[in-house]
Amino acid sequence: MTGSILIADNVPTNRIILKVKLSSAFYEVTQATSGAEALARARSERPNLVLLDIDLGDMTGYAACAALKADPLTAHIAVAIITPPRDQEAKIAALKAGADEVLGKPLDAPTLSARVRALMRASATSGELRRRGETVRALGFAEAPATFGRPGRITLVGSTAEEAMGWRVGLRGMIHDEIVIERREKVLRAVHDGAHSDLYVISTRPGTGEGLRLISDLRAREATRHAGIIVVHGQQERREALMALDLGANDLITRGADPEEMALRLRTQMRRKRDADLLRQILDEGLRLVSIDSLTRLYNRRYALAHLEKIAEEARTGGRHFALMLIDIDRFKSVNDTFGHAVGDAVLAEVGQRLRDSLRGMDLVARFGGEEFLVCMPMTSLTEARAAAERLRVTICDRPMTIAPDGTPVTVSVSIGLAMGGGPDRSAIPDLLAVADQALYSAKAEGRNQVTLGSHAA
Ligand code: GH3
Ligand code: MG
Repeated sequence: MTGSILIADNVPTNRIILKVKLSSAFYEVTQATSGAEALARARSERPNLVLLDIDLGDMTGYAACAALKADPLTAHIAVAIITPPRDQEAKIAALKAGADEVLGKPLDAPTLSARVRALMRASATSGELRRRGETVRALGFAEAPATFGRPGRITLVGSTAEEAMGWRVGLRGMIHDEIVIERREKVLRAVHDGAHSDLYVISTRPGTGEGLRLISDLRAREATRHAGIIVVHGQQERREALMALDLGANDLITRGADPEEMALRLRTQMRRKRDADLLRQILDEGLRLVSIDSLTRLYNRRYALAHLEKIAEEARTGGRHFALMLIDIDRFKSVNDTFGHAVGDAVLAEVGQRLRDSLRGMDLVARFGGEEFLVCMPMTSLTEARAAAERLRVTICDRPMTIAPDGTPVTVSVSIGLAMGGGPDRSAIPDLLAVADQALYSAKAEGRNQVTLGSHAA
């Protein structure tokens, strides 16, 4: 994965050394020689990651970080602050300024590249979500749902019960999310039972690989795929810790670190998790709105066409047949003319409802055009398809709809064009639709309120 990194440091040699270390991994690297330049470049270049020294000449790295995080244009960019060796105060100050990561000097190459990879991955995910969210919003489909006030949930997994208890005591008063302690071997069972958390703090046990396995397991489960994972490791387990980052951990803490550091890192990860959850929610809502017809609550044409391709593909690989029907209301124009457009709308909704009620869950029902519906039934033989089409025809015309304001019953019928796909027939979806359409035309010509099976032109 490539990505862009902005390095800000007022000492030229520091910049050069970092640039050399990072360029070998094919990142695109740009430089800023002051805090002001870093802020300006971050706004104009929108890099994936900004690396800030704590001394930028005109301001501290903390101030620059806080400014980046306060600006909506740059708030989503990952920021790492580079601190002097073993400087706990600097580390806390960096985390308080909102840094996503703190890198203590000296920066050895493996640590730097593992950390940068993890930050890049986080930035790529949030960047992609952000882009899609912006598209959905630009289409005018969804307003951001109100930020939910529910507290988050954090699971602590110590290598011993005492370790996790110690963390909980240390975090008291600094974290307002729900905190639960879980034994390592119980974590996945709890997830399976529906009790999953936003964040997991996991202690690695030297030489066992158990912490690492749990990270992979959590990443593989739907419910915890997007959870934040923070790994607590011993001073000596550096290699294991870096591997944890590559397996998908979001952050690392050295065992015995200041509880305030843990609290700050948890807060950063919780913020990241919630931003991403919110964006995903907007996307889901946007997707629903672009694929559902608002009058009938059925899928729309755009969704149906995409879905048909999937059904055809599955039928090809599985060697099964599927049925395709185009269903058109007969003389619908006269419904509008007699009862008005609003009643026409209600008839459309009722027809959609009746079709849906007479089909299986796996069948697709969509509003394909004005008063035309599409039904696709996977894994269906010709005999079954004929019977289903006949059932659909009858369910529409056998009882009137009482929707006119004066109570006048409205009865409508439909004509159905049926085409079969799959099996030895390799016809593409547009060809099958043309066959169904031709059959529908014949059904209309022969008097309406009937099902006609289409045949491929020889
Ligand atoms: P046929 O039996 O040949 O299908 O006759 P028809 O009257 O149903 O067909 P035609 O294509 O002549 O007219 C379809 C009518 O459907 C015209 C259009 O105004 C109406 N229509 C299309 N979409 C809607 C809608 O969303 N609401 C309402 N109320 N009417 C619609
Ligand atoms: Mg019609």
